[in-house]
Amino acid sequence: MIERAQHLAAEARDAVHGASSTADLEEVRVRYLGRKAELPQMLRQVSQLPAEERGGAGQALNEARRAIESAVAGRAAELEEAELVARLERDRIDVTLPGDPVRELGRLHLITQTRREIEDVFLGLGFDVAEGPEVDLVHYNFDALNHAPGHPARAWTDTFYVSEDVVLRTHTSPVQIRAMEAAPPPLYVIVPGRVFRPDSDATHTPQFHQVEGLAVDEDVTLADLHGTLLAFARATFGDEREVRLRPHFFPFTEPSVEVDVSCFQCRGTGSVDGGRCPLCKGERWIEILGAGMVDPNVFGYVREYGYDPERIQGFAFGMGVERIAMLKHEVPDLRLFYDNDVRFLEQFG
Ligand code: 2NM
Repeated sequence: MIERAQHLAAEARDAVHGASSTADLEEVRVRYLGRKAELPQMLRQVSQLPAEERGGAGQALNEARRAIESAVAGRAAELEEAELVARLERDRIDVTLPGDPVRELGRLHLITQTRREIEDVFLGLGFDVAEGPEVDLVHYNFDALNHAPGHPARAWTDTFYVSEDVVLRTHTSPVQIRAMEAAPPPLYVIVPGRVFRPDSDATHTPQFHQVEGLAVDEDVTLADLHGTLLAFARATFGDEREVRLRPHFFPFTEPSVEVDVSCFQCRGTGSVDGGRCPLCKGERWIEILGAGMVDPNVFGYVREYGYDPERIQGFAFGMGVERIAMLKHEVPDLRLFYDNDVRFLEQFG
């Protein structure tokens, strides 16, 4: 019986090593260790042997069984590893292949393209880009921006209130207050982002996008504002453009201005082919944004962060991304940006 056990163990080891797949190996395991296999049957008969033979036979049979089990386990690990490697090799997919049929690439939304173009101009002028919360405190959205307690923009008809002291930001200016709290002057920053006002008609959507800018330093003047916006207007609408500043009013700037670019359809002449220019309506100028010198009261709210209105000045400006995109690409209706009809979207980029 002992010799037979050793013989079976040797035979099984050869069979195990000859197995070329996990399925194959399982057959070998069943053949030598399965319920009806010879070795297990012999093990069951050990108890019927004469007492003096039981110990030796039991030990030899168990050794043979353990040797086969360990050979099977070792071979199983080898085969599983090899089969995994083979499967990975076979199933390898090149996700960079174009597909069949080849699908047309998508494109960035025109608002995203326009925002990035605006950002690129100001990055080139040395401004950083900052972002901040779309839901903000009334303190940042109005108080710190010099809006008087009864200012009409604060009314619930003009602002989405989340609670008495929390709003959906109506402009990105609150992020500029946060930028000043985060770093002392000099500060050159633009703030692109989504803003919210409860208007809805052909020229207003309750959600739109702004890029605002803020430059704070010693000796910053309205001439610097003019030069900065001239560079922006030329980069965006063409090298021949001029800009003009008209007096206006904003709560957070004094003086405040509205900024026009010379019409890029009639080249500032007011007429095209003998008729009135359809873009500027003969006005020769097109309004593109609002701006001004930051009111000292605004710096008063961030004085402890290094913004002493006696020592520094700043200019600020704000533009609507939708408006810039509409002018530049002759988009006739603001709502086209949000319908997301691909026949509109695919015309750009
Ligand atoms: C505009 C027009 C004029 C503006 C002011 C500020 C701040 F934070 F410095 F006070 N940020 N943006 C500003 C000034 C925005 O948008 C039409």
